[in-house]
Amino acid sequence: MYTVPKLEDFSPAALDAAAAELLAALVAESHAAADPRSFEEFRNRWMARKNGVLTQVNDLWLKAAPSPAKRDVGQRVNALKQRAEALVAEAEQLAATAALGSKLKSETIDISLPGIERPLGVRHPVLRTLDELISVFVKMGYSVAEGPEVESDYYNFEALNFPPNHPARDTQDTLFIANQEQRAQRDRLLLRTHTSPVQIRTMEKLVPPVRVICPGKVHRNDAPDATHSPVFHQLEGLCVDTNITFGDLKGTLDHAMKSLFGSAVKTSFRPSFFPFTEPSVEVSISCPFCGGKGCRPCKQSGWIELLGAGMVDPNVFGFVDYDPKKLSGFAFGMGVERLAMMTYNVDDIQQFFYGDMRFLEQFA
Ligand code: FA5
Repeated sequence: MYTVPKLEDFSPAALDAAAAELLAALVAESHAAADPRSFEEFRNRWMARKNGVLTQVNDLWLKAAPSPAKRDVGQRVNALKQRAEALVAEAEQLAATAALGSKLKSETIDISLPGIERPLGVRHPVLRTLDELISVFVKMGYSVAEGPEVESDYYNFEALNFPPNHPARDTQDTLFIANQEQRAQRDRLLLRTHTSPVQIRTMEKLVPPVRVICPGKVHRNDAPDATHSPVFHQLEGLCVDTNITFGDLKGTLDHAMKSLFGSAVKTSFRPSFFPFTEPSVEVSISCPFCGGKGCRPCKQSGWIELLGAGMVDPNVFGFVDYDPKKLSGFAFGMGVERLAMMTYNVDDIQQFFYGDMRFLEQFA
């Protein structure tokens, strides 16, 4: 290994020979410093302030030179220093590249390893039921409309002919957004209790004839039990045109129920009350489990109540500038979870919301 010689002869020729010998050693050692560790050693050996080769050159050549030779020696030592710095920088780059190369080599991918198997998801049974319902009505020429889940009192109640403080509001136990006392009652926000407000929003936008269904999530302050959930889904339907009759409502719902539960299913319409329909009905189907003989799901009655419906109340047309003398229509609203319970024979509505894979996997 190169060691810095003491100089006796300071003639230019002797200085050139000494410098050439040092440079040859420097170049050779820089080439050998091919990885980060040997580079560190190389740099320290040549550049360290304390006893590095260049420091020794300073002491043994420059400081020891007689005055007349100092200029010559100084020039050569400076040139050597610059060359040494450049070679160190070059060696540093090479060592870093080599380190990256060996890291990449150790990280190569083993394509013979088995892949990670990700289980495929399927539609949730409630959404599957909703999709089936939508496709039944789309085939009958209905289009799909949507509205906001956070709704104003006006759309959820007032324009649907629920006057302020009317007891019919109590049938839909409402969750209100807090701190809105400053607002007029019709502007106060709430979580929509049904999808019927989308009827109003649709009629505000469309010129009749109208045939829409409005699927969506609704919220009520209902205590959870086997048939009630505080969050559930509804499918609303609205048909408005000239000469729409109660017969059209019956035919449409009868066809929809037969499409869902099979052609043997019968529908029954019993009088009921909703502020926004007149007359109003509750619609039941003959129990698809026992064919109407009586069983546990139908509580031995042979019938299962499924949805609310009726002819659009003329007062509702008043809120959207439709002329009740020329137009008539029907509307209906059904609970999607209740229909999914019927379709998949599920006896507790809560099962749909627990997220229990043992339950959900049965629909895969
Ligand atoms: C309504 O919400 C009316 N908007 C329906 C309607 C639309 C009538 C258009 C006339 C014309 P009701 O409150 O009965 O009606 O609710 C409709 C359906 O939602 C019920 O038949 C039931 O299937 C379902 N439902 C109601 N409350 C819950 C609940 N807490 N959990 C699950 N399903 C519910």
